[in-house]
Amino acid sequence: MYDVKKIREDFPILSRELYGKPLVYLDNAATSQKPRQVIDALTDYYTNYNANVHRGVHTLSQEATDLYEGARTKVARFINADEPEEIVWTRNTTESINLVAHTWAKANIQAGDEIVVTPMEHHSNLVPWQQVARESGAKLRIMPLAEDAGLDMSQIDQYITSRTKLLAMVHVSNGIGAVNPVKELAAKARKVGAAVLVDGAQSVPHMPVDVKDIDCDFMAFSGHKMLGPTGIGALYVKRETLEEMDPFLTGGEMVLEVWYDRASWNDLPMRFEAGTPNIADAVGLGAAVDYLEGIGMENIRQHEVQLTEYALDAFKEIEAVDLFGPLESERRGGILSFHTDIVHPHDLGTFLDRDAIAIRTGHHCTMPLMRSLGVVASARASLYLYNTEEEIDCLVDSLKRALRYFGDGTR
Ligand code: 7TS
Repeated sequence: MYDVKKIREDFPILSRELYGKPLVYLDNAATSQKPRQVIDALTDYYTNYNANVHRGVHTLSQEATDLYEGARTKVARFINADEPEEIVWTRNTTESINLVAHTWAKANIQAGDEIVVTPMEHHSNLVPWQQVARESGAKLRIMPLAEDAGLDMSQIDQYITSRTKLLAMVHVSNGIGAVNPVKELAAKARKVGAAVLVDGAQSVPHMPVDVKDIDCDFMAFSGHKMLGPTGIGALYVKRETLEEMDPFLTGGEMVLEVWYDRASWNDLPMRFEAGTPNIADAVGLGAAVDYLEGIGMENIRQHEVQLTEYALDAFKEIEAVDLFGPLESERRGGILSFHTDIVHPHDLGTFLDRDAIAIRTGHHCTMPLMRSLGVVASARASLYLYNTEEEIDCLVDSLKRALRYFGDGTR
């Protein structure tokens, strides 16, 4: 049985109080909280193993290397990659996508080619492609939104065509929570010979994700959104694609042999990891993966689906609020993004904060999407494995009071 009370006990920060009230943390799409197991893994690493990796014959360096490479193996298994060498460590999703834009895309995208993205991309999976298009002369094409703010699949074949060189798509939208049919879209891209990149920043932490099943070339995600530390992220690259790619950053670690006038490249994936890496945080991410696997990704997804359905029912009762994104649970992640004419999202966020409820307000780094929805900003509550129905009740209660307060001044 899913024991949310027991899970909460693993997260020290969840026992904090703000303004005399228990913290209700609903900003998980921005970053997740960390369980004791991850915090302890970081302390243990620095207390007992700290050394540089891949270079020492001394025991500490070998132990640090084993922990660091062990974390890579865990992350590879977590998304069902064939081998750990297909995981390149980065700082976050943003850096992972930029790595592809600066290496694979530079070598493979030319004038006349098309890069296709969804209308709900985070700026991290939009701006790099704008730059690639500008520099190469390729065209950036934006798929259309459906009425319910999901992806409009009816016109897909006009977007994914023989000119498509890359399909870059978000799996779960951080702006509105829509889950995109990435497997179906990847199959269409494959048929026309295009490469496929999936932004898994909001899917890998929340549901079982299988890169082989999706059949993508690239999957980008961030450790800090999946119970891991900040400053560590990953890029999955299919082996055959990775082997063709030129390095991104150059210097130490990524070379095999160096002469005054040239150098040869190290094995995969070190070829893409110049300089001393973020060893401790990679180890911390490994501990986060252990924790998530201990609970089970299917169980986490089910918990979030149930909570989301509970929240959707409660939101239906609030007339003054428009909730964005598809309503069916299989097409939605645990992200509740909403708008009301009664109060600006920032004022609402401040009001909720006084009730110790943390939500995010703004454009969520999806400005074009917000514009398409006819708003400049939304209020967003985003859920994770430790959230409860009682916390949704707090959110709804505080929201109703805010609407009364900003609406007619009563409390
Ligand atoms: N892609 C998606 C879908 C995201 O939600 C985010 C971060 C990123 C990329 C970038 O991740 P980073 O770790 O490189 O920053 N999303 C959010 C958010 O919704 N609120 O704060 C960060």
